[in-house]
Amino acid sequence: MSETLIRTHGELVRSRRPGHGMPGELFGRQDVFEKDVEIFFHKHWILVGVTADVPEPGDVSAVDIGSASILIVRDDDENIRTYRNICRHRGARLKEAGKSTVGMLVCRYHQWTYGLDGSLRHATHMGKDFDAACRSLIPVHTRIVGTHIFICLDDNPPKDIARLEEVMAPRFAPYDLQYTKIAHEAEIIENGNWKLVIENNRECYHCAGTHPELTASFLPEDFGFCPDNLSEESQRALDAYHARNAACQESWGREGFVGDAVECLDEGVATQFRTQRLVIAGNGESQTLNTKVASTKLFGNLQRRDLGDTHLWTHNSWTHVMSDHAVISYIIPLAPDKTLVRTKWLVHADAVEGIDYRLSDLTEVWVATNAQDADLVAITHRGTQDPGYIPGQFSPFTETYVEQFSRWYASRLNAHGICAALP
Ligand code: 3BY
Ligand code: FES
Ligand code: FE
Repeated sequence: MSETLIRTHGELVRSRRPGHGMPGELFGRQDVFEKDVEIFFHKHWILVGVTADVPEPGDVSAVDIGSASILIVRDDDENIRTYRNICRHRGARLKEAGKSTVGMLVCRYHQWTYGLDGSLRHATHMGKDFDAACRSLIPVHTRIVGTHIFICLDDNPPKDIARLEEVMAPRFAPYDLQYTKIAHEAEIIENGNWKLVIENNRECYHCAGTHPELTASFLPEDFGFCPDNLSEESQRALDAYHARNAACQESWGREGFVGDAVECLDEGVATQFRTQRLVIAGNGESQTLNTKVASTKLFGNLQRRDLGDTHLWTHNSWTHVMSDHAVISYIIPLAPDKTLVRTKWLVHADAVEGIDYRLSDLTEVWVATNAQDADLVAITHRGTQDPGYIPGQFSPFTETYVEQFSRWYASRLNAHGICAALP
C-alpha cells in the first residue's frame, strides 16, 4: 500500500536548499496559499493604491485582498481615509471592488448610511436606545508615503513601516507626488503564484533576454553582474557604468536628490523594502523607448529631466519614479496560480494628454515589460507544478535578491508561528 506523506507548510520551507528555488508545493497548494494571504497580506503592510485613485472628496476605491476588502475614501476635508468594506449592521459588503464617487456610503441592504468620515448618519427602525456612535465604519491602519497608500489589516501592525517612511518620504518629496493624476492603469491576472511574481521581479538576470523595451533605459548592472570571464568589451561597459553612476550620484547629491541604496530586507524586518536612485541609460531621462521624458511637464517644480529612476520594492510592489512620470505596480494574490498585478502610470496633475505627453510613449515600456513578465511567471508556475520539477540553483551574482526573498519568506512564517526557518 502506498502512503502519501503530506508535508506541512513549515516542512516544505525548511526543505528548501539554501541558494535554490522553493519546492513546487509552496507555489501550488491551496492551504499554503491561504496561509500566505493571511500572513503576508493581512498581517504585513501592503501597498493598495495611490492618492490619485481618489482625487476628489467622495471618491472611493474598493480593494479586495483575499477574503478581506477595504475602502479608500477621500473625505470632505480632502484627507484620505480607509475602512473595512463591511456594513456595521449585518455585515454586507458596501462596495464591489473598483472605483466610484458617492455623497455618502449607503449600504444596499437596509440603507444604513455612513458619512465619508465613517460615522453612521442614518439607520431607521433601530429604536431610541440605539447608539449610532458605536457603529462607525471600522478604520484600517494606513500610512501614506509620497503617493503610496500602505495599509495593514492587523490590529498590531509592524512598527518598522516607520523606517520605510523615514527613508522614502524625503526621496519622494521633490516630486510632489500627491499632485499627480493617473494617466493610465492596467490590470493583469498572471497565471502564477504571488511568490513567483515577486521572485521574477527581484532579478534582472532575465532582462537582457526578455525585455527589449525595458533594457533600452535599464542598466542591468544595477542588479548585479557576473564577474566570470568578463570580455574586454564587457569590462569596458562595466567601467563606463561605474563612472556614469558615480558622476550622476554626485550631481544629484549636490542638488539634494538622495540616491544611495537602502536595503531593509533581512530576516529581522517585517516591512521589507529596497530603494535606490538608478541611472537611466541612453539619453538618461526616463524609462521610455527613446530614454527621453514622455511628459514634458515634469513633476512638482522639477527643473531637471535627468533625475534617474527612484526605485522602491516592497514584498507586494515595485515602483519607478522618474522626473516626468511614475510607474507603480502592486500585487494581490487571487489563487495559488493567479495573481493580480495592478499598474498605474502617474503624471503631473496638470499634464494634458496630446500636449504634454502621448499615452503610447508613456506606457509602452511597462505595458510590454509586464506582459513579458506575466508570460515568464506563467511558464515558471507550470514547470514548478510538474511532478518532475527539482528546484534549481540561483545565480550568486544576479539572483541574490531572490535568495533573500526566500529567506525573508521563511523568517516571516516563523515569526507567525509556522516553524519554517532553518536553525
Ligand atoms: O524593474 C523591475 O521592477 C523588475 C526588476 C528587474 C526586472 N524587472 C522588470
Ligand atoms: Fe447594511 Fe443592513 S447589512 S444596512
Ligand atoms: Fe522582468
